[in-house]
Amino acid sequence: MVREVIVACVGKPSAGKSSFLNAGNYPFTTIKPNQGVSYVPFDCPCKRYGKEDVCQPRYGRCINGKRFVPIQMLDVAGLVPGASEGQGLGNQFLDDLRTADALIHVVDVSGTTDAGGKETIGYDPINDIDWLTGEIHSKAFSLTDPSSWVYNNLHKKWGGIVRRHVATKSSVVDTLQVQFSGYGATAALVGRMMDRSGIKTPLESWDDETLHRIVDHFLLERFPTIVALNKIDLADAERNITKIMKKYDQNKLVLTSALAENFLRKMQAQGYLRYEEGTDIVETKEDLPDSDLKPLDEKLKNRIERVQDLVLYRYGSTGVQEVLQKTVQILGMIPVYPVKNIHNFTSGSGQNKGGAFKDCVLVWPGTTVREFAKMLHDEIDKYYLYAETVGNIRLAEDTVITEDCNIIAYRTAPGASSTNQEKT
Ligand SMILES: Nc1nc2c(ncn2[C@@H]2O[C@H](COP(=O)(O)OP(=O)(O)OP(=O)(O)O)[C@@H](O)[C@H]2O)c(=O)[nH]1
Ligand SMILES: [Mg+2]
Repeated sequence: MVREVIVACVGKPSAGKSSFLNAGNYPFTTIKPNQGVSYVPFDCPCKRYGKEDVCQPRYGRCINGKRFVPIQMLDVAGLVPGASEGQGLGNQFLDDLRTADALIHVVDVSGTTDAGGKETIGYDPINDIDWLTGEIHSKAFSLTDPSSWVYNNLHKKWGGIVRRHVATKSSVVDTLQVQFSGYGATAALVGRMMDRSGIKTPLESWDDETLHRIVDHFLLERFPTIVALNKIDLADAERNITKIMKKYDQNKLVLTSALAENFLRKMQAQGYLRYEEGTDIVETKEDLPDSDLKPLDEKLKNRIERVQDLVLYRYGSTGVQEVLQKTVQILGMIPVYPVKNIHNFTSGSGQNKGGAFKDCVLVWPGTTVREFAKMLHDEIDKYYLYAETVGNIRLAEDTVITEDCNIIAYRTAPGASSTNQEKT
């Protein structure tokens, strides 16, 4: 529950993974060479409560009621088809994958790079979309490949697993959860996977085909994936997009141009334009003559116009923020705003005073009010009195946090050292 969410960018070489991460990465912070932070936009409650002027995020930022909340991102080394048959890269890929909660599959939709990431023309990106799922399944979960995760842990031991399952009269979920726990499966996840699979036959009668189906459903639950169809600014993209849109679930596809996003942000940082991220709004000195924006020379002006024509006006935005939003959505993460003062939404006394909605924490679906207290601070848990939300409405300890009650103030008993004793 306490664990922070990690999203991994995967895809073949030169698909645009690193560009995509840089684009979502403002201000830039790198934790490890392949690990960084991106910022996901949410509607900040400061807008609803007229507190935009005093909204003061401790991390990330809030612009006109759009709150950018940090999430951990992994840049997974480009995987070349077949390369994972040798050890090296494939194992690194699996290690990275193991820590990820969701995947962003960056696909070069322009067809200008081949399966290995080399320059070409007319390559069909549908190959890449199918390939990645196949790659994860066959390399990580193959029931016949001795180097895969599941082969070692499931297939080989299956006889023993079945005997124990029958002897201990365990539930299917319990038995499978033990087997899948090494891949980060909780009982809830295994429960969802069984519901999704529709498999009702008793575990002791499952054959290889059933096991394959189980693994398929496990993958879908374990690695929710959003596909970023990247490089939409290039010529052949449009044709491929139409084809792909017909074939796959559109809710999991987002059109992106990481290059355009990086360009616009760079131009903004250098003072040439104002760019409202996630939208098609770009303003230059021509639009805002009284501003302190720098004037554009002909070359820059043309480049900006091209980005507008090829990306912003055609598709509505560069798509980079939408990918992050969708990824957080499929995970069901909920932004929670812990405050000390439920009336002015500040974090209480001392030098921290003043700013509203300082903290925003993304929690997993199903997190209760009391569990969140424990996540915030041991002291709040230890000296817990009660929790309340806007309007001094008390929240029971076992209330599951939703977006309707995500501004929470905790009251603690005297004895808690520094924490929430403020009277309201
Ligand atoms: N036209 C265009 N080019 C892009 C876009 N995104 C990335 N690129 C270019 O594609 C090339 C590869 O981008 P990277 O971000 O390095 O790709 P990667 O997936 O990280 O590649 P590896 O690290 O080799 O696996 C670079 O030259 C980028 O500038 C885009 O949206 N449009
Ligand atoms: Mg890269």
